[in-house]
Amino acid sequence: MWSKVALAVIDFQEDFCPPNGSLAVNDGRSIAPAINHLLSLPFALKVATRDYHPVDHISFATQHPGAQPFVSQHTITSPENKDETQTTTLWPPHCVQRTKGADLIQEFESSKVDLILDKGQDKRVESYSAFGPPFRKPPVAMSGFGTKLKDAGVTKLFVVGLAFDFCVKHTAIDAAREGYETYVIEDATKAVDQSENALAASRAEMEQAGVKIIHLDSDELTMN
Ligand code: VGL
Ligand code: ZN
Repeated sequence: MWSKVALAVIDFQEDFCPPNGSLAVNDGRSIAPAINHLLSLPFALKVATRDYHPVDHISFATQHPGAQPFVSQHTITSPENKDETQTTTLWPPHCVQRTKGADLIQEFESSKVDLILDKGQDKRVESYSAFGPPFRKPPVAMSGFGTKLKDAGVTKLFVVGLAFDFCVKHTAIDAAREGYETYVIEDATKAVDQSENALAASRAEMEQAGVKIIHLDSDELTMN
């Protein structure tokens, strides 16, 4: 057992996968074998997250007259602090609570995770990170992910799933900032924007925050 090491499988849900997902990431489903392989490794804690929105979530373009999904930006202010804001992309409705689109995909062996955590339930705020929305002064709508890692004595975290450039990236950056030794296993993720420029920008942003980008064949995953 890797006693202080956790795996987080981010948002491996129908709405982020072809053929029917409302916010399908190209080839999103194709990382299932990689992720199932990782689930067979002796992590002390394996967590899956779900993006889990109410129908009227602030990130849905349909909530903003004239807005276009994937294109329009919206600035969200912390409900608890007018000086904290986040400007972010608007999306098609996705991962709506109690709909098929919110289900973890069948191919993902989710019975092998210790814990499934939901995020994004508060309609007023966006939460790409598994820890919670970016508003921290004071914290708003935190998911409990950080508490679970702490309680398990975890110091090192591997992050995989969907999408590389949104929820995986923000989870990894938050984890590194919280002091975890943080790895993203890039070939167990897929991005919304798969252009080389966008991928490079996401990698750079994560590396800047101290995240290490690795691949499935890395020595880090043999840990001998
Ligand atoms: C995500 C866009 C909107 C993600 C969630 O899981 O990366 N992306 N909501
Ligand atoms: Zn979402």
